[in-house]
Amino acid sequence: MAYGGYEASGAVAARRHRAIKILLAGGFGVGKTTLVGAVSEIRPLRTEEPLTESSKHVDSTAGVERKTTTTVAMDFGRITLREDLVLYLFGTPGQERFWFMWDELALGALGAVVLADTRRLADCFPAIDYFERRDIPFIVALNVFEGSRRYSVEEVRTALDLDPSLPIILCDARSKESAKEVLITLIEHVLYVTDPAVSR
Ligand SMILES: Nc1nc2c(ncn2[C@@H]2O[C@H](COP(=O)(O)OP(=O)(O)OP(=O)(O)O)[C@@H](O)[C@H]2O)c(=O)[nH]1
Ligand SMILES: [Mg+2]
Repeated sequence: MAYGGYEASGAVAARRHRAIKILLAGGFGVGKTTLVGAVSEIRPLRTEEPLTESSKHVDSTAGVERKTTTTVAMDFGRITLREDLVLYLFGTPGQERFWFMWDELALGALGAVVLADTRRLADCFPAIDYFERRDIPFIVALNVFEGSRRYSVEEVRTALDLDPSLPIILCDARSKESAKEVLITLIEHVLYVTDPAVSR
């Protein structure tokens, strides 16, 4: 029956087209909104609000002095990795007072990227802790700001007390190619943790 045939092919098409939800977390001002903007193929949804004089006492802009806004709800972007593989990227707000949003954003997430700035490495502890506790696979991406001291991946691994199998990579949140590389590393890691027989 043609009608049935149409339905069947629709179901096959739905199975073939996979949508994956990825979270992007990390401390205040590490470059989450920048990364989503660099990699998204649609104009990213942003929820930026100006940083006020009074909030500057709470949110340290050390190292990102030119930062004038902060994310209050989330960033949202879309990336087609392959014809049949679409990735939805949700950037979480970095400031502690908006962390109540994370549980909603984390629902159904396949994995997460913890973005870190080596000048303020401790700021990514809460994100690491969050994903570890919930068994959500994650990788760490170090957003390299010019002029910041370079640390080796192994120094960062030791400082963050991370397992040797957990990928830590350097990135430039402003570069589309670099951001894509981060996402591909995460997908590979997710495949690896789901089935360690899959080589990286
Ligand atoms: N030099 C340099 N600046 C960057 C880089 N990534 C981000 N920035 C700048 O750093 C500032 C912070 O970036 P955002 O993308 O707003 O950071 P965020 O993590 O979304 O911040 P919150 O949502 O407020 O937590 C902005 O002024 C960016 O232009 C980078 O790789 N190098
Ligand atoms: Mg932001």
